[in-house]
Amino acid sequence: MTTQTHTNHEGAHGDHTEHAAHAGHGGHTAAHGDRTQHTDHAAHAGHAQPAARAAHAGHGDPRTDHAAHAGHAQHTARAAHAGDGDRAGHTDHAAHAGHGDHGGLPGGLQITQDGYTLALAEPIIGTGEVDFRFRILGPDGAPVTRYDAIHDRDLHLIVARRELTGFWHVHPELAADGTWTVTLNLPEAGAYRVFTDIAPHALGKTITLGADLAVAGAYEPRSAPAAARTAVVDGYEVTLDGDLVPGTGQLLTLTVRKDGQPVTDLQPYLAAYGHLVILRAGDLAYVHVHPNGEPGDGVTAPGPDITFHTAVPGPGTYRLFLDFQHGDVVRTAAFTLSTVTR
Ligand SMILES: [Cu+2]
Repeated sequence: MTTQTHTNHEGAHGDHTEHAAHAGHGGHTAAHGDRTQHTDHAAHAGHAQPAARAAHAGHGDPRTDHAAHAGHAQHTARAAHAGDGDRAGHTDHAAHAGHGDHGGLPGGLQITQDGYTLALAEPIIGTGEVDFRFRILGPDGAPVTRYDAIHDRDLHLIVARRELTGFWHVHPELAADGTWTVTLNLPEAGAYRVFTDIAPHALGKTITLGADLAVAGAYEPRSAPAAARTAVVDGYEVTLDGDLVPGTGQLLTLTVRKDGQPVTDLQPYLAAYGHLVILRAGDLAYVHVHPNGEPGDGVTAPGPDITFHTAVPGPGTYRLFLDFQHGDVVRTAAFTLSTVTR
């Protein structure tokens, strides 16, 4: 059994935000108990810029090819990597920057894509505990009920404040009629964005749909958190090494310490030692990446370092949210980083 506490890391508004937000997630928490099995990393969301996709054909440049795979084939893609001896420790996990076929747009910017539409039951909700409901409508307009799992789940719901000062990653339940439901407990009024990572079975690939969500009430807009390479959450200090360079895949290393000591027994969370969601300030372009190497592959250590090959869809300032699990608790460390040019 795993509990999930997503913690906010913006000193000024403190970690009350996400702690409060998860208080009501009993069903979600229970649902996390069984996620030990490895699944189709290749199917996860995240979308690269065209330059990275172009690199896919050659596999030659280790900087970019991870970012380049349009890994929609799930296990097939993983199998194809087994023989790539020249990149030990690199699996296609890092490949999620590479879903190639939405015309070059980053993920999460569209409410409808490839014929699939994210339909919120209520695009305006209140603060506090709310049963948040939505459906994914298929090309025929009917709710989708068949999905291929992505990292042990048929759907991942990410909720973020537009100012990037809050982040939640939860797993709704699917009813037979195609309605997804999850208890949200957003503590403050404001402008939010929701993202769904899904692979509708009939579509055969992963897409990320995004929709605006308003939480009613008075609120004061805040600036995005200042740039920082260190995040502290629940006594864990996580540092971020590496740069974001538009147009090329880059290696990011996140290092987890607790009480000054490296953490070397991270636990798999949704089949990886870390999940990194990257959102661009200003439009919330969405990238979801997974580490190089996976639990149980014989070469990937369970910390303190978690490495990601990451491609961002252009210049800008990004907020990076790392979910990691230790001591049976999932925590989120968040960083702000602007791109650099080389
Ligand atoms: Cu998820």
